[in-house]
Amino acid sequence: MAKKPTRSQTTISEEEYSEHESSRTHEQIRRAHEDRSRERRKLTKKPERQTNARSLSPTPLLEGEENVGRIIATEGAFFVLRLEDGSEVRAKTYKGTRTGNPNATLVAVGDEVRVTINEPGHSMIEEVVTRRTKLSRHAAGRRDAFEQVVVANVDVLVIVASVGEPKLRSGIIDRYVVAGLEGGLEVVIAINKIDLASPEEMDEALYYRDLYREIGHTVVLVSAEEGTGMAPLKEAIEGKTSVFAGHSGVGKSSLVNAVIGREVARAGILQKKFRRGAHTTASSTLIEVDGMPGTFIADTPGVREFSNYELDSHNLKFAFHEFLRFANQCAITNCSHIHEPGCAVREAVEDDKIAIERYASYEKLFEEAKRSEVKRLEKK
Ligand SMILES: Nc1nc2c(ncn2[C@@H]2O[C@H](COP(=O)(O)OP(=O)(O)OP(=O)(O)O)[C@@H](O)[C@H]2O)c(=O)[nH]1
Ligand SMILES: [Mg+2]
Ligand SMILES: [Zn+2]
Repeated sequence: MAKKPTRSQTTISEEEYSEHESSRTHEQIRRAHEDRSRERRKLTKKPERQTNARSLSPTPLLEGEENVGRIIATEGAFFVLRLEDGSEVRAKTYKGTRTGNPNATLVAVGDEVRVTINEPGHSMIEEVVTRRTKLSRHAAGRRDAFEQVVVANVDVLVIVASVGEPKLRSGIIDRYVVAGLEGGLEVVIAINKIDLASPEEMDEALYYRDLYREIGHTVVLVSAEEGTGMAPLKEAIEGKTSVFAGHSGVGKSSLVNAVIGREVARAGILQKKFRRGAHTTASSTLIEVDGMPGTFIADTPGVREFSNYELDSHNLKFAFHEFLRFANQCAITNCSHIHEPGCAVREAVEDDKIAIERYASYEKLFEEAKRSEVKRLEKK
């Protein structure tokens, strides 16, 4: 084993993702459209809340008509949608926008929506379809259970980490692994900036590569700078929609560019003059990978810490796949692997059969889950 891990994880102070629900300030435009939409809804009598992706059917692109599309980016108060015919429009939400995803971000990149196409600047999002999968986080600065959706309806979460600067930290990787599995995503870990690695950092990268591979996740060592490791990364995301997420400055945008082979995502260098190199990407965007049919990548803004959404202390252990093999030998059924006597998982940690840093992540997330459960109970 190459090295031991940092046990200390910092507290959950996070960078804000930009919230895109500011369209409600545009009162006048909104009211005009609200009236029209209300009329239309009366005629069509659609269900108010729950919707289903399968119910979407193609319609020709006509002004004033409803169409279906996918959110690919945000531009101020507008969302950029790609329609079924491949064209792009900008649209807004309004008070009457319906959603199949209560108590969560109203519109996220990757969402499938019904939209009314009007003259430029006045197209309206009528309905956001229930999300198939998602990468969610706890909304920074909010005490309630609001779910902040980073990106919706993607297949693969590519957790990007780096050696050098920022340092590789397994704590944040584990948070993302849990969030990815919770959201129904396949997990891939990309350790970037391999070109910068000192011999010790390379050992560390290899240690984590082997660790996460043993658990069953795909791990690639890459350098966006030198283009190394691109083949296995491409293989892992080919024909799928993936989201690149991770700590700020690890090279998510650079990797997206390296995969695509041209500058599509804005990477650090451009803004270095203005900011200290970090937090370059301000909002998520969904980019089509040319030359790889059916392949899309969502680049997301980096975070300093990632705070998981609504962890459940009973289910958390299932996201730690390497525990399962030992869990049925625990003395107590439904063992939480935290305090129970005769716990085979804790024994496996002591025997070095489960990595201590993974168990440390579990303990930390378990405590967090317990804390938020207590808070939820107090509210009731
Ligand atoms: N040496 C080296 N530098 C890299 C590599 N990948 C990215 N960088 C540099 O790391 C810095 C950050 O890269 P970005 O691609 O902007 O990182 P990001 O994760 O998108 O950052 P945010 O959008 O702020 O979260 C830039 O200065 C890049 O040039 C790499 O493989 N090797
Ligand atoms: Mg970026
Ligand atoms: Zn146990």
